[in-house]
Amino acid sequence: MSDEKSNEFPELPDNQRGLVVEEEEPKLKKPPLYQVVLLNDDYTPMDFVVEVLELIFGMDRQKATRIMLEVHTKGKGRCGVYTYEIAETKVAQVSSYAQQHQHPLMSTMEEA
Ligand code: TYC
Repeated sequence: MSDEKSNEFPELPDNQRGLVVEEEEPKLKKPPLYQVVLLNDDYTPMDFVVEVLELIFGMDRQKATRIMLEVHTKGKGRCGVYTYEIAETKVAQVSSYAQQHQHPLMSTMEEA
């Protein structure tokens, strides 16, 4: 017989006829993630920080207030986790918005 799939169990698919079929490794790796970390300073008003967390990080008032107080008491706090480009954009937005309002508020990004 010339059909190469022929054997005693022609009705079975390859992986059930004694052939080893290995799963391929996924070709795409998950992108690394970065956390945006807000830094404390002595001058930026608390309500401005809450506004930034609402505006740039999409937090509701309650969460924004909690994160602002965490940064105020501990020195820094995580605002969110994003891909590289999004985290970079958030850091730039914080800096630009703070500068427009003459506040020294800063954030950084770290691999999550
Ligand atoms: N420490 C500031 C103050 O006492 C408030 C503040 C909170 C500033 C969080 C920055 O990321 C910050 N007015």
